[in-house]
Amino acid sequence: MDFRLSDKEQKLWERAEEFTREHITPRAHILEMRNEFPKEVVQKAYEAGLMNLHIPPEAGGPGVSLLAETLVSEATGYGCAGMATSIMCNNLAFAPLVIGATIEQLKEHVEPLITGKDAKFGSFCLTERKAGSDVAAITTRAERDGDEYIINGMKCFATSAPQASLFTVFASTQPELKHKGLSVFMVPKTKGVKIGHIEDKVGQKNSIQSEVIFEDVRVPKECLVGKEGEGFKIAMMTLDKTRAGIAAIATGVAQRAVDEAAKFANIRHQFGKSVGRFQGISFKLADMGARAAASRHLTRYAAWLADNDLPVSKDSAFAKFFASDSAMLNALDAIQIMGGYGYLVEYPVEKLMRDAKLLQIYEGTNEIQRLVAGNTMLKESVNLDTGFHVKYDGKDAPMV
Ligand code: COS
Repeated sequence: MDFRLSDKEQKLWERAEEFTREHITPRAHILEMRNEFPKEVVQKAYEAGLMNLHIPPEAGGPGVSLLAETLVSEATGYGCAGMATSIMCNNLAFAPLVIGATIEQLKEHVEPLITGKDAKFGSFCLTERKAGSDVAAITTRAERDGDEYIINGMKCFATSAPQASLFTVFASTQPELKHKGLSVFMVPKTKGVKIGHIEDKVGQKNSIQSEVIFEDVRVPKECLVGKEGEGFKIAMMTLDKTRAGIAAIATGVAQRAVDEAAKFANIRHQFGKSVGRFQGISFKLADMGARAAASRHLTRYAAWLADNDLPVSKDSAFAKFFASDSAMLNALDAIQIMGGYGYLVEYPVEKLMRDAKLLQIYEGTNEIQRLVAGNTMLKESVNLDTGFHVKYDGKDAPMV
């Protein structure tokens, strides 16, 4: 087993780290005050080749591994989770298309967005006001009308929607079939697509979420991705992969909290020595460092499983909830270690706490992640031989 990155991955990691130091970290706080999409930084990330990494070469992209993609998410997340989310928004928006669309569809709809001079954006439109964790409850409707579909409904919390020129829309083609009636469509910004309320969030203010309203939107039947009824499965397969990306951003946040707290603990002197010399602080730092390291390993392992077409649902859920919970715990510990300074807006750690909170919620709450992991573990346990045979009522216990 070799934990080192390949030369290509190492170079990408270094490029993303350098980009973060130069363009993200110095601007993260100032730009978040504006509560706007960080257009200039994202454009620079596009020019630096840090966006659209998963699009296959046949459709004009670099087609790098998910593992390589997580390196960019971690490095940029270290500087600012909100900007990392803005830079990575196309990963989520285009992942269902990479999974379910044909190369011809990708060439027609995605290639023009990733090969021009300016960065262009897609927006993943799954969540609705009454359908968050319960994806099968989606009410957005797509009805076939000759060679077209007519789409009606409203999505919310759609990342980068105001900036987007392509929307990946999950809609029901047969509502009576519940999750089996869901389908996914590529919807260009066209007549009837409207941006609704833009949310004002507590953290990750360098990423924008809004409502998207679809009013009698007509798209050619060729905008259907995969077959009718495959939407739920494509959504689950997408989230299996993209949750590793969220875990990577969370790892960046968790590591940043460690680094800021350790730096501070060295410099800050009380009772005649640096506060880091007190075990109350150094033990905290050790726990924080272990959480960040474990988050990184879980994340990269989940990405490696996905890259090798191995079952990944459980491990991407592990990575997502562990890394985002770690980001939150580390941010809180960093504030505590820095005391009054940690609570000041001019120091970087209060922002880590605000940003980390969202990592525990979006792309599937951490409760959903535990549900996915727990259910998979129960299924796996059916054929598990631990060597210990339970007696139930004097007999061998029945296998479930
Ligand atoms: N890959 C492929 N297929 C999958 C899958 C996966 N990871 N997970 C489930 N499926 C399939 C199942 O095999 C099942 O197929 P059949 O109907 O053919 O038997 C179907 O999907 C339904 O699966 P399940 O019964 O497990 O669905 P549930 O409704 O019980 O649970 C959860 C699904 C809750 C896990 C799912 O809805 C989910 O992940 N929700 C969170 C969504 C989310 O992340 N929302 C945030 C918005 S993203 S920004």
